Amino acid sequence: MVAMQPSQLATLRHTSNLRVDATLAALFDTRPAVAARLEEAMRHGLLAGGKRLRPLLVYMAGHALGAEDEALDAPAAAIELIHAYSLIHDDLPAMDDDDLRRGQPTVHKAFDEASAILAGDALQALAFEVLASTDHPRLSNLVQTLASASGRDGMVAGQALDLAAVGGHPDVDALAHMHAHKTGALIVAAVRLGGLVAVAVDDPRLSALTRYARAIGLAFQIHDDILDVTGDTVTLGKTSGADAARDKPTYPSLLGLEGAQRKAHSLIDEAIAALAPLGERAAPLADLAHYMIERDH
Ligand code: GRG
Repeated sequence: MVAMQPSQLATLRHTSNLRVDATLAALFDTRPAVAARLEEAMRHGLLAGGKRLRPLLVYMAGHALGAEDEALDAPAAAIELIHAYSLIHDDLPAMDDDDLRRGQPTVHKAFDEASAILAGDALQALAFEVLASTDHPRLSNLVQTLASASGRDGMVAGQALDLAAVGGHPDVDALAHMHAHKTGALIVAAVRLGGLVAVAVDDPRLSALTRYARAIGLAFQIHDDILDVTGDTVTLGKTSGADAARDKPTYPSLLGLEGAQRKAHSLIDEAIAALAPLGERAAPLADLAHYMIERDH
């Protein structure tokens, strides 16, 4: 597969961010607010920064299988809405208790805890409203993909496993299992949503995309753990965000820094190998896989 120029990846990211930010802003700008404080808390958690990685995966996976941007806008917005809700709730005192997110006060700090809980709840519901408002022929597959990745079989289950692991001593397999749910499930869902816009649920190219996404999802998390060790906490936008500081197991704590870096690189190789059945159209996904473990925040 021929690699893209770095500037091409930057252009794709820019276009994807513009599209998803326009879709998200329109959700608020095109209809009057019912509850002003809730509205402000939702906007704060959703619109103030963020890499918009999951929408980019929706667009790239969709493009790799021939989908058009217009059909990808709703799934891209929906996955970012779920992600934003999860971060707002993850930052709450009952969870990770963080004061800063993306270099700004977390929603419960900028507003209050009740507003943060409600903003997360409303963003989650809005995700399904946005997705369900499309008339895609595989709409039920799309909704099911987002729901199962978000809830008791996916992200929320992963968060529960993570909370249960505090102070414990899980091994690498248990850590991978937790991350596959907590962060991996939404990354897999992003790629599958993009793919499902273009092809049927039993298309083998969707299975190839899923293998790709599982590998980059874990690599993303390992790199996040590595950044907690090597990165500047201000760059990370957290106050005391390092999991290790909270007695949570991490890849560097279990494998050592170099072991964690080796593991992340081998997962990226695995992800790129999984793209083989998709041919040249998957080149941007291969480049994004590299970015996953090269990003500095
Ligand atoms: C509270 C139900 C519930 C779930 C929370 C995903 C999650 C589950 C918590 C996030 C905790 C965390 C900081 C994990 C590290 C990896 C990660 C998901 C980072 C945040 O995602 P990015 O880097 O964030 O894509 P931006 O700000 O760029 O959108």
